Amino acid sequence: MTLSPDVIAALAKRLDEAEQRACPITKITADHPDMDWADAYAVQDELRALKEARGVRVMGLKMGFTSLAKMEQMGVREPIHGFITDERALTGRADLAMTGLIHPKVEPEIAFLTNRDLGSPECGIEEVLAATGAIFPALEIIDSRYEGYRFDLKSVVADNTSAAGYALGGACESFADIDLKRLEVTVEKNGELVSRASGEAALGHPAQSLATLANMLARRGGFIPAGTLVLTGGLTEAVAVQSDDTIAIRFQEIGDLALRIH
Ligand code: OOG
Ligand code: MG
Repeated sequence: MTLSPDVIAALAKRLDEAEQRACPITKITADHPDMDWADAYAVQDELRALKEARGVRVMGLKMGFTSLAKMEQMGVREPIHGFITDERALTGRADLAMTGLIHPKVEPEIAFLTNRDLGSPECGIEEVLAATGAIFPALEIIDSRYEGYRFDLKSVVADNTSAAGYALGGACESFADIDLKRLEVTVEKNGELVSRASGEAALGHPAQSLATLANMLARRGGFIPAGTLVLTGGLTEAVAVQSDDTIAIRFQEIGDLALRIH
């Protein structure tokens, strides 16, 4: 670690205020170029504590940058993780208010709900699937708290991986016969197809996303507890949205989601 506890607390407060005021800030590494990974996750942990202290509920975990499409869009190379909350926990057909958001984007994801702890550093796809009670068609709303939506990996980790909300479709409990690698998804914006992908875009298999998360948490002495909802990462590029847009996300076999922005 290179940052003192006081600096970490101040940075978390800065990010929290930027989010609450919907007012972007310069990326943290501009002022703290030596910030390391441990510092970045420590700021994220502090941000989580600040939110929980004012009554925000943590609903689960998320992986970011699991697909090439997302990595190339943002110019980064490695997966990262964050948490999701009840601040914008929507259902599969929902309205999203622009109020409180800076420059939101939406991305299609597959969500997993675990029913067993996942903590081994060697965790793999089979172990994840055996520990999954349900999967969901999902979308994530992301909204960087940084000016111009520009950041580097450590800054975006501190900013809880741009998390701003999510929507889940219906639970799918009988997924054993679904080939999650080949599961296709399309994204339409205002009735036009803007992108498509399949499940393998997420690290080769969406279950690998949880395996990688378990590995990353194990390195910090943590694990994915049973009963955790995990967003496995955007399968396509994220789509910028503004008032009056409509987004339709259609997953083969597991269901659709729709969002109206106002
Ligand atoms: C960072 C969040 C990445 C994903 O699914 O890849 C992410 C960002 O793109 O702002 O949530
Ligand atoms: Mg995401």
